[in-house]
Amino acid sequence: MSESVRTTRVPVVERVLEVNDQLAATTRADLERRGILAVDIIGAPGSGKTALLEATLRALKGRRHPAVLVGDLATRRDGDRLARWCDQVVQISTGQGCHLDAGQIRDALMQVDLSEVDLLLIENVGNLICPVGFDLGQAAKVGVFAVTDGDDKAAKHPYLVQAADVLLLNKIDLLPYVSFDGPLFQADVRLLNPTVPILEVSSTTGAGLDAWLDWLDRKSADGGASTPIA
Ligand SMILES: Nc1nc2c(ncn2[C@@H]2O[C@H](COP(=O)(O)OP(=O)(O)OP(=O)(O)O)[C@@H](O)[C@H]2O)c(=O)[nH]1
Ligand SMILES: [Mg+2]
Ligand SMILES: [Zn+2]
Repeated sequence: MSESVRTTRVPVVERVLEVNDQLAATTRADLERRGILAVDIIGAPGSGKTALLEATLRALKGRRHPAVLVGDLATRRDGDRLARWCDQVVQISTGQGCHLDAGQIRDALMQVDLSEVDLLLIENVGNLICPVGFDLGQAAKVGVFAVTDGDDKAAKHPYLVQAADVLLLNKIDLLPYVSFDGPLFQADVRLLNPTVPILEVSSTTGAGLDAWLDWLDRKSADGGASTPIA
């Protein structure tokens, strides 16, 4: 990007991101000190983020101590769905905001008893674009794609693919009914990110979820080494 474009683009945006990054760094330090793995789950509206979390919470019952923060512009519906499986769920209403930011995460964490928690699952607002650029203090970013959204979505959303620590390809139970070129999707991902794991799952049937749960366990055991800020 040329220097002139840079300067016209951004003093205000850069300042917002700077403040955001400082707050996120404080959150990250707090969570790391407490040994809590925090993951930021990013995907398009309807790709199945809440369904994935429902299945995850169900599977982790009695094994881990999760808390969930979930962002939506409006309604408490996802929060209510998740509260059936987890007693520490905070719904964040973003109003017109199309992503979560680090300040909202810090405010929401005031409502969580972190002494009881070893895993923080954050469902970002359904959006493949700007959530990637806002550090929340997570240790890992999880990208969720769905076969029903088309096989071109990784190629069209390169920043998420590059920033993700793991990608989930959800709704594989629907593969017989949709036109989705799996090898093309995989090749597009590999061009952008040669090493990111791609886990094929169905949040509704449970297919492939063991690999995702193993990934969470391994990441927790690693101490949740932080992802660089996108
Ligand atoms: N067949 C099938 N349906 C799924 C799967 N995962 C989610 N769904 C359905 O897809 C729809 C959207 O799922 P949600 O979990 O609400 O999606 P979301 O990404 O949380 O959506 P937003 O929060 O609105 O961005 C629901 O009707 C789910 O039941 C899956 O693996 N297979
Ligand atoms: Mg949701
Ligand atoms: Zn946004």
